[in-house]
Amino acid sequence: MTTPALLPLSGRRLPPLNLGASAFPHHRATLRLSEKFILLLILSAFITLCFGAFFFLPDSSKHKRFDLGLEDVLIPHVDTSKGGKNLGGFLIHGQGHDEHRHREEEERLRNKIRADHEKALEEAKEKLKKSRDEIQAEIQTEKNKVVQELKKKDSKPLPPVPLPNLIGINSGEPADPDIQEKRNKVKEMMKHAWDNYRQYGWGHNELKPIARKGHSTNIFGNSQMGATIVDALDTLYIMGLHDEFREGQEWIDKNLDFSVNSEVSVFEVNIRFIGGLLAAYYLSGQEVFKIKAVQLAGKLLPAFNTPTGIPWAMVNLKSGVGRNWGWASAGSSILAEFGTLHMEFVHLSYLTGDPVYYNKVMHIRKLLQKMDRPNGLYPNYLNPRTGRWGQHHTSVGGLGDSFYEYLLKAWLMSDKMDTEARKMYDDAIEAIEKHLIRKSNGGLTFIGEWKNGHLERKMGHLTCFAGGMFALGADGSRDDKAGHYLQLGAEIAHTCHESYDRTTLKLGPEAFKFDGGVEAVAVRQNEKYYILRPEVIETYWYMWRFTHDPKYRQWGWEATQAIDKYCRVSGGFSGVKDVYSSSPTYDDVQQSFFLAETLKYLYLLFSNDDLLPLDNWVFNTEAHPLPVLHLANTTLSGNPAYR
Ligand code: DMJ
Repeated sequence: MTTPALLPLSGRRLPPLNLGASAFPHHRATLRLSEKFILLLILSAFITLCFGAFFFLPDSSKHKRFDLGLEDVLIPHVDTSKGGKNLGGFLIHGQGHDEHRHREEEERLRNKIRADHEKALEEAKEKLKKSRDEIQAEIQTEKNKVVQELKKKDSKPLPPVPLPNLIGINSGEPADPDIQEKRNKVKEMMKHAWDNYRQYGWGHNELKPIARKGHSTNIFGNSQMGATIVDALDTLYIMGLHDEFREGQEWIDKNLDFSVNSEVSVFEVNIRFIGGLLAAYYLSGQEVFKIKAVQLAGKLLPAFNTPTGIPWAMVNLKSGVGRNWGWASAGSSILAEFGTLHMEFVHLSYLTGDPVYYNKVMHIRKLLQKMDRPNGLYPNYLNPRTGRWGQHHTSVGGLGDSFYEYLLKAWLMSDKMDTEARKMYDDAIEAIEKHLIRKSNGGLTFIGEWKNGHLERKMGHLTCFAGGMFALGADGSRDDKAGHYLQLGAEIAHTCHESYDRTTLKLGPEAFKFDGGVEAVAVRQNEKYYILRPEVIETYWYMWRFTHDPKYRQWGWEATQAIDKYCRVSGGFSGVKDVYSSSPTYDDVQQSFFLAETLKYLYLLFSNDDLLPLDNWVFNTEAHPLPVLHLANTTLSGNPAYR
């Protein structure tokens, strides 16, 4: 059976092997030790250099003084009466009486250099007498000083911008007592997830609810960045859990630090951290979230330093060095990763007035627009060095999904001004419908995966988000096919519901097939798990908003009950390894997206539509609501749609 460490972790992508620092427990200690030697090495190199300079000092009796430009600067003396020339405030000396003074001056200089060297040697000797721990403590103190300095510099207030219309952040109370009760149940589940994380995993990225301790994966690098806190903030806010929200804010204010030697996923950090911080800022108006989002975005920018401007999948937050996942085809970056930055980056430019973020994502778009697409489909892999596609695999699930989502949402978020994005979305969806969407023998509509000219009749849990996307994009669709796309959304919602309904636990598997008499059922053992993912519930919620068909609330309630029954443990919520087994085992991970997305979509499903109305808010792929920007009066370079 697949171990939890190898499960697809989150993100719409394949699981990277866990080669992060956690796989090498001695890594950090080794680094610290080597820092000591690097320090000593630098020190001795410096001393050698200075001694070298000292012995090679020119003999002043044979050379004129201006051989050492530095000395002229050292003697800003103006004495034109002795035949010297005053050039721009510094004196070029003549001969005779002055030469004696020059020799004295040089002697003084030599003595000073000698004294400095002796002092440096003494200090080095002192250092060597110190214990390893003392040296480490000194290095740490120096580091802390630098971090504090950087913090002071980075925390400057940003220029104020007019806030967009923030409608519907405190509403949504349903009148129907039955729906009210369901909504309260979801809120109680959020409390349970948060309180246990608070108690056992605070500051860690995620929680192990059975072991009752912190958990992390390599997408977050090797530091404790409190991913669950940042991801959960806006859900806490809309549920009215204000004390918990404040606790989270305080932790972020005091502890969330991005000056860490840690290699993170650009995509995951963008959707969870930047998206989460921006949403928390818009909902609460607290500056700290905006400042942190901008600091973090600055750390991601070096990832774009590739020959094509297509960012690396990972970047080291400290060094800015980027690279791609080892498992990706031919060193490629992933479509769903570099194609899922647009919403957050446009907001960053809006809030800072700095077009750098906007330009980065528009550059990606322009590059993609120019490329040939096999059958009109976007392959999942693109090499950031050559600008060429990798393997011709296309997916609306893992590796591809949120790229399409962000084309549509870029258009919606721009108040429908960004027609270029809408056109790219329409073109892509037409090709997907033609090549990837089929009906099974039993009449279920599914979205398969395209692999080198062949359709794999398998659909992932991740792909189920597409039902909601089709419904969201129905209005404004090409040739006015709104009815068609709403219907397509309903069919996908139905298929995904079937994938839940055909299991023992009434929870959906990671992937299910439509082949050889199998319909919406997982076949391989390593595809039978459920890790608290949101996509099916996300689609129920969009379908509910657009149709108000009560079956979507009913299906959402079925899922709520199943999660509460089979995933709830006393220390939080856990994923399960086999949804077809009546005695499931746990994977012991409470994913941060469970609080950010799954519980938020359920809460919205049992709320009135005036909570975060879709005319005013667009949800990023991690369910963080960002306001629609009426950019007509805002100047951003690049796209005429924004001018
Ligand atoms: C979330 O992190 C986001 O929804 C992402 O786009 C895809 N996968 C996970 C949840 O399954």
